[in-house]
Amino acid sequence: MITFLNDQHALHQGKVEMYRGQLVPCFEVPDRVDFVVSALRQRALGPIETAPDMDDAVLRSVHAPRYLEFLAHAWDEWVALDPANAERDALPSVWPTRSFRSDVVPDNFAARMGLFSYDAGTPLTGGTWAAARRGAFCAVKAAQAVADGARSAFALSRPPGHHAGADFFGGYCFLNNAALAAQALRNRGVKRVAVLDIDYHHGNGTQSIFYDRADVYFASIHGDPRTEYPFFLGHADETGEGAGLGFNLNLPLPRGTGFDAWRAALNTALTHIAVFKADALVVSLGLDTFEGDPISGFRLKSDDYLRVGEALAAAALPTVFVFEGGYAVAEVGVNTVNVLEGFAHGGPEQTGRPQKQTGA
Ligand code: SP5
Ligand code: ZN
Repeated sequence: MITFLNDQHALHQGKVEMYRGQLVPCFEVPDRVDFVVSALRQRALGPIETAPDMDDAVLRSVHAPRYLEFLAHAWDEWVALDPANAERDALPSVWPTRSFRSDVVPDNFAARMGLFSYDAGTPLTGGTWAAARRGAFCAVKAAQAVADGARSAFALSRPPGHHAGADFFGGYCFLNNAALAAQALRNRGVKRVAVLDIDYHHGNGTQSIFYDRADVYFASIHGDPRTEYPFFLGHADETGEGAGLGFNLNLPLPRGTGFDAWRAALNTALTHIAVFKADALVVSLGLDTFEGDPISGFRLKSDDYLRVGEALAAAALPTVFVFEGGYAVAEVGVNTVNVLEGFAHGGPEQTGRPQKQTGA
């Protein structure tokens, strides 16, 4: 399997996130990707390439122009407020909740940080834009490789993406890599795309981006939002709206869920994806379902990830893997590569090209 590595990921290096009234060290650290790279090399999983630079227009296939404009210049504005800010992460502290307006973009920087975010756990740093942007290109490049006939490709990047919406950041995410990959497949003529999100946390950003669309099916297995982050989305009764009604599947599971019940949910999701007749699959690959994860509550073991990869291979779809969460840093490399290796061994090395849209 080919990996597209974001070689600029370490430019994004948050210092602190808000947790229970304190600023605590970030869980989402550069080491995460470095451990995955070593595991990929150790186990000779395939070539590792970097992504080419692309035009920002590709980001606008998913994200709002005013949000991208903000992200591109946010750090410079932050430092312009106070030169001492160069040593500090920027975190939002005020948000437009119900009854407030979000159509008027304020001049005030703190106000715009809040307008374009939903939590105080996601620091914006000097390298955030460069890292997130290059990571998005890895996801697009991986999708293009699959659209061009590769059985699978892996976008290995941080910051992660699945919590980011069309116009907001949060949950350590700024640009929605999985959504950009799904849209890139669509743009290359793949007719029906399924996104399967197996991160511990509900992929609220991805769901919201495709919620009213029938061409991209979204399925997610995650901690029940009644108790688990991101709390305000991810319930089982969210099934899509408008043209997208019936094209969204949430499978929330209680904190403490082990592999047997988790795997049953995976089979349910894959059955729905088969009924949808997906032509290609994007997997939001979070490894924070691991029993040793410091911020999550499922109980998957390292060997279970081999079985996950095999189950995904059995879907027999051209597949783009996109790296998301997973904070047991020392184990995240092995767990990630277990999924990819299970997938590689679980099916044929090449499938045909994904079905292209024909006609107008
Ligand atoms: C991509 C992804 O996995 N994002 C997850 C964002 C979770 N942010 C909230 C984390 C709350 C941290 N809780 C610390 C518990 C320490 N025992
Ligand atoms: Zn997560």
